[in-house]
Amino acid sequence: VILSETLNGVRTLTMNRPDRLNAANNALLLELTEHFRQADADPAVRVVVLTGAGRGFCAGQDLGDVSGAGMTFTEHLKATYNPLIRTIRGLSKPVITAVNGVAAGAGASLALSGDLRLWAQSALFTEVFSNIALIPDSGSTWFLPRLVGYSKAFELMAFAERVGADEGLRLGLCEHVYPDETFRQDVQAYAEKLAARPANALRLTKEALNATMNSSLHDALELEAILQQRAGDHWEHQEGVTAFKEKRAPEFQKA
Ligand code: LHQ
Repeated sequence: VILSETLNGVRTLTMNRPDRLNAANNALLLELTEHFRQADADPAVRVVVLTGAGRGFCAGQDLGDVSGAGMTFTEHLKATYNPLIRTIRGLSKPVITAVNGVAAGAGASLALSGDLRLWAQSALFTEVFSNIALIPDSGSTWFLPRLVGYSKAFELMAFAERVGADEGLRLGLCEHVYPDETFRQDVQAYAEKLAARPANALRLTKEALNATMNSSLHDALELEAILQQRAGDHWEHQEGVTAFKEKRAPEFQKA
């Protein structure tokens, strides 16, 4: 159910259940996780692209095949979706999610899980979970508010709104939108440019970024308190306050 090909340092993994809009069953999720792990270990791979076959990216959980082996939802998530999302985010190489069509439910979470997100013009993003009275899973509650803010995230989740490419770009759900006709070539060209960047530096950059993303409110407040002192001790702060009191523009460009 996963197609894999490598070209010029770019490994493209394609979810391949097109008649189901690549809805995820256990086989797809476990295979995909294994493919990501292999890509991470393979020195020939510098960038990984995740995309879907046919007109869909991924329609989320296959509703005809929920929790295959009699697992509870909790067990199911912990055994399949959660390791996949952790593997993608923890990969030592950049991951591009190339959203070629509809990304719904856990498919929307997958679309968000990439380090970089490229959408085709006909991409459609929907946190569809509330339509079946579930909560967003597979990382959506973590990814989405960080991209669009708490309230917009809640609105998209509460109404299962469908976000097209233009709005997705405006909201910051993707970095670029490309025409459907040239999407695969455009994604490959972008991925090859990324593959030419310094791999070790990008690995460390990912590590650093992920650490800040993971910091708690408590840690963020502690750090703010330290950095605010450095800002406050600087002459710029004094100049700003003085200028405010003197009702003039501050001059920050002194020697
Ligand atoms: C599907 C699916 C699908 C099966 C389209 N399954 N066949 C985690 C753990 C535990 C429990 C549950 O959930 C989770 C995580 C989740 O992801 S929950 C969310 C599950 N996903 C959904 O609820 C999405 C359901 N699908 C839709 O809302 C629509 O199909 C979307 C918006 C994705 C696309 O709409 P259209 O472009 O109008 O396509 P369509 O509805 O006509 O679908 C095409 C075919 O794909 C159709 O089959 P058919 O035999 O009639 O051609 C659909 O039944 C099938 N399909 N999604 N998730």
